[in-house]
Amino acid sequence: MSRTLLSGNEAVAQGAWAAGASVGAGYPGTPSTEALESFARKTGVYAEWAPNEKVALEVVSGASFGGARAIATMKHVGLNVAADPLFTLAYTGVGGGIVIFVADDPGMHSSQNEQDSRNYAAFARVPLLEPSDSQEALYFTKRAFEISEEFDIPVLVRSTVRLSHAKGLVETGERRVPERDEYQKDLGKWVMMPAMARCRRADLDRRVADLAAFGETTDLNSVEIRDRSVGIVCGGVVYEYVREALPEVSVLKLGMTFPLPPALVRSFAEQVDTVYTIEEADPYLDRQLRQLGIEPGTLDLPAAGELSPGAIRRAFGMAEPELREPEEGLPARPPMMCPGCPHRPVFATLRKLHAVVTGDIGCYTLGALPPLSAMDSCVCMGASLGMAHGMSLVGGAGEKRPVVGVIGDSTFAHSGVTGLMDMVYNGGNATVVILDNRITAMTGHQGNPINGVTLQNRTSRELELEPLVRALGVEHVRTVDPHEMASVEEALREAIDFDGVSVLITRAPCALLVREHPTPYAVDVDACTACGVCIRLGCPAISKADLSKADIDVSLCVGCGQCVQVCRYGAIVHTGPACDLGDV
Ligand SMILES: Cc1ncc(C[n+]2csc(CCOP(=O)(O)OP(=O)(O)O)c2C)c(N)n1
Repeated sequence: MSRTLLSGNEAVAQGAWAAGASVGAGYPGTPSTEALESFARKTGVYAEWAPNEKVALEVVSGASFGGARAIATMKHVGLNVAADPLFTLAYTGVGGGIVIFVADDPGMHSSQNEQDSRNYAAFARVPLLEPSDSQEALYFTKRAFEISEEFDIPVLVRSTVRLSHAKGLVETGERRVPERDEYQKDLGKWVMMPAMARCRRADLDRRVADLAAFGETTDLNSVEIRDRSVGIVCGGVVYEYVREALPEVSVLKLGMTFPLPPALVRSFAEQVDTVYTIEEADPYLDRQLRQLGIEPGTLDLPAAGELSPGAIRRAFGMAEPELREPEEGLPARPPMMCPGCPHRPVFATLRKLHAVVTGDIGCYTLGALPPLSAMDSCVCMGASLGMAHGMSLVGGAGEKRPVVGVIGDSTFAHSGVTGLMDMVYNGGNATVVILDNRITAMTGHQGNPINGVTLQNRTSRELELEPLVRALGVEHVRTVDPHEMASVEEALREAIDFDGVSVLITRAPCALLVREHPTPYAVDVDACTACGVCIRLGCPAISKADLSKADIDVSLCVGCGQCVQVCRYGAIVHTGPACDLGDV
């Protein structure tokens, strides 16, 4: 048995591998991404990025029905996309074990909402395991496969950002691939038409009752009796916070938070004077305890965002060192598109054209922030296109302003295609820009169907956007290099003027994919009039120098030349060859 330092995500991958999972599928999303990336690097497994989470779970289901153990990975909002197969998989049950790893983001460090995936377990009636450290992430994932097969049900393993990204020492162990039962035809189990689904629905209740009985004795749940005046019910990473903040209190540590073991919870509540639940995001455990007739005490804990040991101590009236406020006058450092980002000229042009931009999720969402300020909405992946259609239907942007839906390449493959199909099918009249930067950039440069790069570098093919878009029925399709700003403007005007659905594809690789850069630029201070046009591109390499003239940081400039194109005074010039330091 060897010990190694693993993040929670890596430990989940290790657990799936050790359990003999042979298939993994997912869609990237912080904080879950490294789980599948790590699984993909293991021997004897097949792993793939699917275009979206629904497809990923369906791939995993097929592998399971075919007898193999398989894991699907996603972030919390991805579970919304995969919810359709999830709910019915609870009815069918599994062939080989199915584990769905979902990573939540309380505090929304990199997400558009804070939804608490624990609710999905209760909603879909599938067991939910919540490890609290990396060692448990490995062990619980292994156990999740066993539970899945023993109780004939998919199992959710939930983590949160702290567990996913923090590292801990883990005993890893060997891989054991269980014997595989081949697929057996069984309409009553695999084909969920109403008559069969009704039977499986009743059977699901039986399986959940069996799981609750299992929860009474499983080692996944544990009772730690210490001081009996206070008893805390908690799970996941919150257990670590509770132990750190209140080492003396009694704890019911729930590793399986759906279904709850009623007798265990009641007996714990009876052994302590006051029982409290401590949890992040939703009062999920609180509600479950109340359903069991237990009235937890109230604590003044934040209703939203992440918890911390400090917040827990404060809720128990313990003195906590005051958090130091940041010093006044520190410059704000909002996230920005990288120098040389091909998305920037598109947003600078959309701003110039006063377009109302229904946006989407990716690096390009930064186009909403000043100084570009050229995106008007961001709701969920793929929403840009349906929203552009809806807004143009009601003339919501007014007569003079065009409506433009803007979407990244990975997001278009994820859930944009159907939005565009809808627009064409229903005779819409909006403009769509597909920002094809040849990568899923925001989540750390994963491959996607558009660039044809697969997770395990299998031979694949690029998906050609132009024929796809034409096949959907779009008559006006144009492709431009976004670094050529005049072409972007001309093509955008043309697309906007087109009567019907028009698509503009802007294609240039993400700035971080470009390895060789031209020489950086500098500002000729004598020519610069301090007009500020280059500053409004929002390039991190450009700032204001004395007298508000522009200044370019050569260590950041990648020589993309976007700023050169907007400067009307020829004040942005090449720095010339690197200086020769001679024999120093
Ligand atoms: C349903 C869902 N799954 C995953 C994510 C995480 N996520 C946000 S944007 C994005 C992809 C962005 O790629 P792309 O559209 O190509 O834009 P880029 O970042 O390359 O500009 C992903 C995977 C999410 N927000 N929602």
